[in-house]
Amino acid sequence: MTTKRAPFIVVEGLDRSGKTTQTSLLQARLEKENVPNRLLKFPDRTTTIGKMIDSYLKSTSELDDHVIHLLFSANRWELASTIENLLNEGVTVIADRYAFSGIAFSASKVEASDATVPKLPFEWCRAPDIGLPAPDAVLFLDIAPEQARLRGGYGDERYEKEEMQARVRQAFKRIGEEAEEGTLWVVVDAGSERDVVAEEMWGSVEALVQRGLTAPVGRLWK
Ligand code: Z5A
Repeated sequence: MTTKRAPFIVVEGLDRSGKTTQTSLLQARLEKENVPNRLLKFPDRTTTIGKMIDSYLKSTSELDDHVIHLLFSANRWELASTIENLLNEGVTVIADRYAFSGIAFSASKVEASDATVPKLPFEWCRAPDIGLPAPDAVLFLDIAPEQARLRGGYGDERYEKEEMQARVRQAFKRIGEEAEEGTLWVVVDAGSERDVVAEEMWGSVEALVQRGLTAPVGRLWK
């Protein structure tokens, strides 16, 4: 008999796109279906590295753009073996943000003197995450920054500015178009009602969750 493993599902999106709301609805759905699961959130602000990231995002500390990018990546590597072990034990893993956010946000930083010049090249941003456990499905919650702003407006964190969010949206679009074979990349209209979004997400991953996978956990961009 072939041993099966559980799927790794990543939920990505812009600020206020509903990731927190939808990852908990997806988790509730898995509970209802008696599917063992674990919900992770990146950045994981509880670790030593996560605390440095938290303080940077809240602008209580300053870090070089290269350094913060590498810290976000290190924060994922801290959990890489945990993710792989859970999947192999049959536990479906949901991640609220992952390496795609890492690239999209860092590659969207631009020079103050010229907003058309990126501070960090796209390929450089991708490099530290090469080899992380690869998700089997990425659900990208797409929403226009103007609509996201109506959900309470952008808060105080560093990247919560409309021009930045617009560049991030473009970067995510590119990442989705270049998604590897074997990764299901689903663009979900996050501007719809909560329940409609939740149903679309569940419909996209239900078969994966119910059937499981025989292929070993993949490696990102390898
Ligand atoms: N970042 C990075 O640079 N590099 C990396 O590698 C990683 C992250 C991993 C913090 O992320 C920052 O870190 C983030 C990217 C960067 N910067 N930005 N921007 P985070 O994930 O911790 O925080 P966040 O993106 O700011 O999440 P959020 O503000 O909590 O938004 P959300 O989780 O997507 O949305 P929500 O809390 O579920 O919903 C927002 C509001 O909308 C709330 O009032 C809901 O009740 C409402 N809502 C939700 N769904 C709906 C629908 N369908 N209709 C109407 N209203 C809704």
